[in-house]
Amino acid sequence: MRILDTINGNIGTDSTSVPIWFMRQAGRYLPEYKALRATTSDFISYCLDSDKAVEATLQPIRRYDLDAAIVFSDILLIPWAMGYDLRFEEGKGPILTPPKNPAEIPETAPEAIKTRLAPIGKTIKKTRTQLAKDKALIGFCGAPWTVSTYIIEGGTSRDFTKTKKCLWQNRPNFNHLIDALITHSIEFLVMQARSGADILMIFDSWAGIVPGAHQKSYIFETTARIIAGVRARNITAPIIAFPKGFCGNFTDYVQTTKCDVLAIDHTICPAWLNAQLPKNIPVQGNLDPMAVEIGGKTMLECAADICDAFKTRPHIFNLGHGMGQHTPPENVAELVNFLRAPESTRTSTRTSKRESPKGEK
Ligand code: 1CP
Repeated sequence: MRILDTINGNIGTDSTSVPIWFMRQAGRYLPEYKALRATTSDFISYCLDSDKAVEATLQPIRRYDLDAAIVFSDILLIPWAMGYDLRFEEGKGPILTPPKNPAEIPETAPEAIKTRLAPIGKTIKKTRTQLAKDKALIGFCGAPWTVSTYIIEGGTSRDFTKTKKCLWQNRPNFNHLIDALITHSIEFLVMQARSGADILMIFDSWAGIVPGAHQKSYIFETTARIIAGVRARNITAPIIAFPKGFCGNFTDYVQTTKCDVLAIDHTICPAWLNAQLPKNIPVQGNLDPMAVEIGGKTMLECAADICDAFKTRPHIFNLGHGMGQHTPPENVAELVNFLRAPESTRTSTRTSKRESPKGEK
């Protein structure tokens, strides 16, 4: 598998061997996804319907021949399996009934989590039989901090007031929730790997809002504990960690968490990161999803710059966050064709960006 070769340090002779996949590659920007999604109104039932989930997982691979599929599921399935009341509302996103006190977490045995999330294992098994051998299947979970924000806020938030209050004022309760999420995340990832996931990924989508004084405990240590827990169960699949919004010491983050691949968002300057991170650490990222929505030269130049910055290290091409809902699918096809074409063809797309403005020497 091209992506596993890269993670193992074989970076190939030219950039056409850079493996490619996209966060939220399955989603509403694809007409075939919208058609499939319309057959089940409830999003959780849809995720738990293995036949539909296999189809949603494979749709972007059929269309773009990407190097990895990501199992169709959601980071909020753990809170759902824990017994939180969760629903997804059109236009509003996820809505959870937040506990009055985060210490009042449903006491759910790891066995029960495994049983409730068994359909995801089934999706992975079935997808693996239909996916070409040279393509990887990625299983995932949300990082404890990120998942805790949805539980405590009751859904998506703008300011994360309740989560931060709980963190600063009610540490034992907050830690109780974080500990439970770590236990369940380990169980969920182990189950996904045992079902056939080749790679695991931990999404810390809201890492960027953790106050600096707490980053070590709630961004580094939490992910480190999950990875150690997964390894203690003899799972060797590489683990990608995505601390979105974090912009501190990435080397320390990788060394502390022991993740195999560092995924970065689009606010991180590739050249800056490349200069500070040891050369052997694989990086995944980090095209701005908006550049794909815009498409054309903007998208291609930005993609070429990212490949260029990471050309001497193992690099998996991806976006800096999920594919936007309004992305034209043909832009994604153009991007993949461009990345797979020999570099000499690529450079010919570059024009005005590096030219001096009129009159300047
Ligand atoms: O009805 C729909 O189609 C709803 C849209 C949708 C989709 C396509 C949701 C609801 N989840 C998903 C699938 C999903 N979610 C995948 C698999 C598909 C793929 O990547 O191709 C993955 C990996 C996720 C992960 C996920 N869910 C994250 C982490 C990545 C990220 O985007 O930061 C998060 C934060 C969620 C929560 C979530 N799920 C869905 C919504 C609307 C949200 C809230 C997002 C927010 O708070 O802004």
